[in-house]
Amino acid sequence: MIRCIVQKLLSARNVLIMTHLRPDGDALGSSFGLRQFLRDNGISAEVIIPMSMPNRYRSLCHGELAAVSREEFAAYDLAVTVDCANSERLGCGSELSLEYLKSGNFINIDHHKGNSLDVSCALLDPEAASACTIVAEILLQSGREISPQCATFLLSGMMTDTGCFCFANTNGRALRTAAAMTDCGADVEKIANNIFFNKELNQLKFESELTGEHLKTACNGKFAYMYIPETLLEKYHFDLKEDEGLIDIVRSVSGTVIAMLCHRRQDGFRVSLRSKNKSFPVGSIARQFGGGGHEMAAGCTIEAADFSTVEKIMLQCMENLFNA
Ligand SMILES: [Mn+2]
Repeated sequence: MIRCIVQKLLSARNVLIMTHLRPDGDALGSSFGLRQFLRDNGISAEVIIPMSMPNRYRSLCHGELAAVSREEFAAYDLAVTVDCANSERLGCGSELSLEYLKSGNFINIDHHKGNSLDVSCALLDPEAASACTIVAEILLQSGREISPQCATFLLSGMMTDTGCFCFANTNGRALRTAAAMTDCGADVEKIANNIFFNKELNQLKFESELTGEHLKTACNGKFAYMYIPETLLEKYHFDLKEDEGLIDIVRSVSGTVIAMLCHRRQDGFRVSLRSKNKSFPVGSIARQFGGGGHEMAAGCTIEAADFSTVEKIMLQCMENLFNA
C-alpha cells in the first residue's frame, strides 16, 4: 500500500490536503508536512484548514484556506485526508469534499480506530502513535529527500500527539520515525519554542483561575475533571480553539487515572477524556455517547440541560469503570 500511495503522490500535479475539524498538532503537522514534501518535489499542493489556526501553530503553519469552491475542487487531481476518522469530522465544506471523495482520486491516511471514510486507497494504522508517523514512513519509503521544513512539520505532530513522547502511545516506532525526522534536519528547538513554550500571558491567567476554581476530583482521586464555565471564557476572552493541552493540567494531578475536560457547545456538552492507565481505557466510554477517538484519548458530546447532569453521568461511568 505504501508503494501505491507514493506512486499516486508523486504522479499527481495538484494535490488537495484535508484534515479534521478543530485541527490539532498532528492534523496540522501531517497536512503541512505532506504539502511541503509535495512542493519540494515540484508538485503543487494546498492544505484546507476548516477553521482559523490555533495560536500555538500560527508561527509554524502558514497558508490557511477557509473553503474551496466547486470550481477549485475540480482543479485538483488528487485529494488526501490525514488524521481524519470520518466524514463528520472532515471540515472544509464537507459536502463538496464528500462529493469529491466519491468521484475523485483520494488517499486516506489515519491512525484512528474505526476510520469510516470509504476510500479505496487507504493506509489506516491504529498502532501508529500519530498520523505524522505514518506520513513519515511513507515519505521515507519514497526514496526522495525529506527537507528540514517537512521534517519539522512531521516531528511537531509526533510530539503533540504523544505529549512529547510521554503518553502511552509512545513506542519504538514513534521514536524511530521521530529520530529519522531529526536526522532529516527537523528543528526541535523551533517546535519547542513555538508550540510548547509559547503561551499568551492571558491564557496562563485563565488557566490559573480555571484550575483554582473549577478543578475537582472524585473516586478517591482517581478521576479528576474540570468544567470550563462560559463566564470565565468571556472574562479572559479565551477562544476554545486554543484548548489543546488544557486537559493535560487535569491529567497532571497526582493519583489521577482518568482526566476529563468539559465545556458547553451549541449541541450539548463537549467532553474530552484521557486515561493514564491502559487497564482503564476511555475509548468505549466516548463511543457509548456517540463519540470516538483512541483508547487512551477520546471525546464525545453529551446532550444535557446543565453541567451537573453531565457530571452525574460521568461520575457514574467512572464508578462503573473503576469497580468493574
Ligand atoms: Mn492524530
